[in-house]
Amino acid sequence: FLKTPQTIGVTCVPFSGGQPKGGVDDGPVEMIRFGIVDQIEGMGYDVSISDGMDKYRSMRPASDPPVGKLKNPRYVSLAARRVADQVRAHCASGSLALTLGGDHSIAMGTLVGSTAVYGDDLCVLWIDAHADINTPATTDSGNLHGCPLSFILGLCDKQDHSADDGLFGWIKPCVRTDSLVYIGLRDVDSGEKAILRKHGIKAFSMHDVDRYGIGRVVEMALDHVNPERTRPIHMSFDVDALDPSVAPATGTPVRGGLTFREGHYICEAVAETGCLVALDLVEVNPALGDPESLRQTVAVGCSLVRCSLGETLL
Ligand code: 4U7
Ligand code: MN
Ligand code: MN
Ligand code: MN
Repeated sequence: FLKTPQTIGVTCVPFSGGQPKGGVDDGPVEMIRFGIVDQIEGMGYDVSISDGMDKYRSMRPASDPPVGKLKNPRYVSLAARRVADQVRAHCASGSLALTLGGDHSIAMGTLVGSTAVYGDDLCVLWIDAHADINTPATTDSGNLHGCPLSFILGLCDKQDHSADDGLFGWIKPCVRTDSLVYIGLRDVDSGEKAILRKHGIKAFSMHDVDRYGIGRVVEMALDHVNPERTRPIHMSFDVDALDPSVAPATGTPVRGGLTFREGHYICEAVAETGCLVALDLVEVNPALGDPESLRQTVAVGCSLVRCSLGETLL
């Protein structure tokens, strides 16, 4: 693949159906209002924006009873499917697909979209406090923002969510377990730990960040999935990977997270590879906390995006 697209295809996904808290659907509009598009254009990129972001809200089905434990399953499936189409279109045209969420369930769509173009070659960096790898069987909360990777990796039992004739049947396994690596984990459910162990999925927790420092952690993470630095990278960045003192306005904050610099270091190191083809920035919830928490979280989200696109490289 040709490295470092010079065009950015932005998909705004005002969606909150993967978890119970309202407000995360206002994440994209707040980042736009903060000037993310102008900032990226100011860096010399051409920017195109997917149309119809208003459609995501109106997609909510009139009735959407749980399937098994999964909440809002039809709404999540419909929205993610639309995300997949929009991300695929950006990748197919040679743009870097930047997706602004919205809760993390939308990554079911972003990864289906990016892998539709880049296939098996694509590797995934998942930056998060959480592993987001619950299956319909292991999830306690039933919130689909805690489950996207189990669908993408093909770890769900068919019967788990087949009660409603293949609601998620459009999601074919599209990422291999050895093409995924995590950084930032510190709140992983016991069922998720069993999945990580069973499949030998590489994960760097905050314990590893403390032990090795962020520089070595990122190097080891990239060495695992992208040793030659030739594979296209999809980075899915959940803002709750950052410490709540840095990114307070998010739905599931967990103490002991990445510092401002550690978060930015990851983005800079990824930019340095020249391999980034898709980036998700999710879980910014402007409704949580005071106006200053909101401003701070939106600002850091935009800053992570700019750094991932090379802003701070000399
Ligand atoms: B996020 C959780 F139980 N694991 O499944 C769950 F702790 O996208 C949290 O990373 C999921 O914010 C968090 O509900 C999803 C919980
Ligand atoms: Mn998270
Ligand atoms: Mn997440
Ligand atoms: Mn969260």
